[in-house]
Parts: sequence; structure tokens; C-alpha cells
Amino acid sequence: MSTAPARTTVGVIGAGPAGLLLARLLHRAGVDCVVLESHDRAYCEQRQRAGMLEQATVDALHAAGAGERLAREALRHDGIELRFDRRAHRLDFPGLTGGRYVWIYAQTEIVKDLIALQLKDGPPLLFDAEALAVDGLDGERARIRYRHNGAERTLTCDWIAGCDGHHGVSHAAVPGAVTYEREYPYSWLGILADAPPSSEVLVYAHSPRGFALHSMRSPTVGRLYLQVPNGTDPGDWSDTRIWDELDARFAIDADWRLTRGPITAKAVLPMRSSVTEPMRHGRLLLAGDAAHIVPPTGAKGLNLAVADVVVLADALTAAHRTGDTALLDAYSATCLDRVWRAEHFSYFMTSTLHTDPDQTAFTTRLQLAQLSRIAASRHAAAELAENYAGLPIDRPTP
Ligand code: FAS
Ligand code: PHB
Repeated sequence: MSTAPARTTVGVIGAGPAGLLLARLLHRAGVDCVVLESHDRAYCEQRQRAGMLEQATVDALHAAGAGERLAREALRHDGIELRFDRRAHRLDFPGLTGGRYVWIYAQTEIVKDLIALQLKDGPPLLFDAEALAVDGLDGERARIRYRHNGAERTLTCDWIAGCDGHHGVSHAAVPGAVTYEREYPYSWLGILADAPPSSEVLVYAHSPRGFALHSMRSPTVGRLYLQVPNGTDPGDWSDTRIWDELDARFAIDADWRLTRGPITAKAVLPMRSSVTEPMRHGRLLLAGDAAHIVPPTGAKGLNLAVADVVVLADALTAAHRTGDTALLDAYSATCLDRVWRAEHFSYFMTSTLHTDPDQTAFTTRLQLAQLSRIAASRHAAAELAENYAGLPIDRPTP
């Protein structure tokens, strides 16, 4: 769609997974909305981001009518593998969580599926439409001022959903907001490779040389990460150097080999924890990375964004249909419970598996003691499995 109406019920800023899924859920509930996205379609569909989905995320995508290709192509996993001290330990998620699995389906594919649906049957989605400012948040109507096709325009709405990520305009628009954050003293070098996965499940490796993660995108494409110092230039890492370092970090005293292949993409991802409270100011609601960031070690970023918009869609639909704003009034508290649980789990996984630049032998022994406890205790393993597989989304009713 080349232009948007000047007026809608919900103005959605951002066409990442949060904004697109929210728009889908609202559209199916009969609530009109418009999505404004600052970049073009190719940018949104090609950003290499998340890959691991909780069951609640898969359920939400099916409920939004966006689960058809996912049902055909997603890989179901029954756990993860931890490696430390040259040993491997498999966590059996169904056995530890009463039957829960996790799924591999790349965020890029979720975004493609949602964009295709939205362009086919609405609601309006404008690319190259950058939100410049929001106002009227305490008034009768809110407004988004945005630039599209070189002209400045205004979208008047009852509500604004700030789904514009960590660098958008929304989270700065919450007056008096408190942001809790932590920067980590390391980053991830992430690669895509034309190499079939060397493991049925994801492998998280603690090693004296640093952390490594073996994930995948399909039976022929690997997605792997290794801990690197902040400021690392991916150009300093040749394919051979990357594979040699991954081999060293995944090494175990068993017959296992990492399958190599051409690396088709590599990028460095900084690690950050961040939460902005509250996730609402008047007619503005924040969702996804606009409100919170987690280090990807716990595979929570995308899943948290989905949980936010499931709750937000319920709240906006209730307000639109009956004028009852009780769910909107409870939105921030409802989401922050889950956000902080995921923040803690992501911090736990990151600090237990990574080697700080100034790490002491004492800290390393503490990490190995914690990992040994998870390998030996069903209770400790179940705590990790429950958090990783994700908790049911708390959906308050009016
Ligand atoms: P997003 O950032 O995805 O989307 C926000 C959208 O808003 C973007 O399309 C942006 O262009 C748009 N926007 C911004 N400002 C705007 C403005 N002013 N006007 C209009 N539009 C605007 N999570 C995991 O679980 N596992 C991972 O492995 C993982 N890897 C990641 C790798 C990277 C490099 C990054 C940055 C994040 C990663 N994440 C990962 C987290 C990631 O998946 C996010 O949680 C997820 O994208 C959140 O989705 P959204 O909230 O929709 O935000
Ligand atoms: C991914 O597949 O990109 C992925 C999976 C799990 C993580 C991080 C990234 O913890």
C-alpha cells in the first residue's frame, strides 16, 4: 500500500515480529490498524535474528493464521545439549517439563510469512515510513508524525503500539521511564553456513577458550556462534579460523565431528540486558525490543516479543469493543513479570556459559559446579528446561 489513512484505531510503529504479529491479531479481531516501517521489505525479511521458538510462540503464530509454512518446515527439538569439561549432557525437555518441545524456525521466515499475509489482505503496511515523533499520549487522540515518500504526514489513532525495537522513537517517549540495563564484556560472532547440522539439537558449549553455540536453520544450513571480544571485526575471522575455533570449543572426549561448509554470512552481535519500565504511557504501549533486550543465550528475545503482543492484542481488542481499559491498565505489570523471569534466565545462561575477559579460576570453578549440578540433578535440569521451553503466556481476561 503506498499511502495510509489519516486515522486508525491502533498505529503500530515497526514491522518486526512484534509489530507484524500484533497487526495480524488485531486484524483478525476486527480492530483496524496501520503499520509504519522505516526500512524496506527486503531489510525486514533479511535481518538474521532469532531461530528458537517456544511452543507458546508457535501457538500464537497458528492462532494468527501464520503457521502454515511453519507447520511444514519447522524443526521440532526435544531438548538441548550442554558441553563442559569435554563432556556432553543432553537435557530431555519433554521428560523434564511434562511433554514440552521447542522449535527451530528462523525469525526471517516468520517475518516473510507475516508480511505476505498482511500485503495480501491487510491491514495497511507502509515501508520506508519512518516515525519521527509521537504525541497526544495523554489526550483524546494520539498522533504519530512520520515521513513517507519524502513528505511528512500524521497518523491519528486511539492507541500507539511502539514495536520499533531498541533504537526506535517509542521507548524514549515514555516520560519518567526507568531503564535497567547491563552491557556484557563480550559479543557473539554469528555465522550461517552451508553445512548440515552436526547435532540433532542445539549445543551450548562452555570451554576455557570461550562460549560456542551450534544451532541450525534447516537440514542443510547451520547457524553457529562463538564468543568474541567486544569490537571484533568479522573480517578478521576467515572461514578456517572460525571452524578451527568452533572445533576447539565443542571438543569432547567422544566420537563427534563438526561438519564444515562454506560460510555464507557472518556478523558480530553485542550482548545487552535492558528493561524499560513502565511499558505504557497513556495511549502509547511498548512491546518487544522497544521495551526489553536480552542476551540471546537463552533464546528469549523473539519469544518475549510474541508474548507481549498476545497480551497487548487482547487488551486493545477489549478497549476497542467495550471501552473497558482494565487490561490495558494491567498490560505493563502483566508483561514485566514474564520479562524479568526471561531476563534472569538469559543472564544465568550467559554468565554461566561465557568466559569474562577478567575471569578468575574461582569463577570458572563456580561455573563448572553449576553445570555439573544441572547434569546430575533432575531438579536443576528441570529448572533450566522449564525456562528454556518457556512458560505459558499469562492472558488476563476482562
Ligand atoms: P525488531 O527490532 O525486530 O523490529 C523493530 C522494527 O521497527 C524494525 O523493522 C525497524 O526497522 C523498525 N523501526 C525502528 N525505528 C522505527 C521508526 N522510527 N519508524 C518506523 N519503524 C521503525 N533473539 C533470539 O531469541 N535469538 C537470537 O538468536 C537473536 N539474535 C539476534 C541478533 C541480532 C543482530 C539482534 C539485533 C537481535 C537478536 N535477537 C535474538 C533478538 C531479536 O530476535 C528480537 O528479540 C526481535 O527482533 C524483537 O522483535 P521486535 O520487537 O519486533 O523488534
Ligand atoms: C539461533 O538459532 O539463532 C539461536 C538459537 C538459540 C539461541 C540463540 C540463537 O540461544
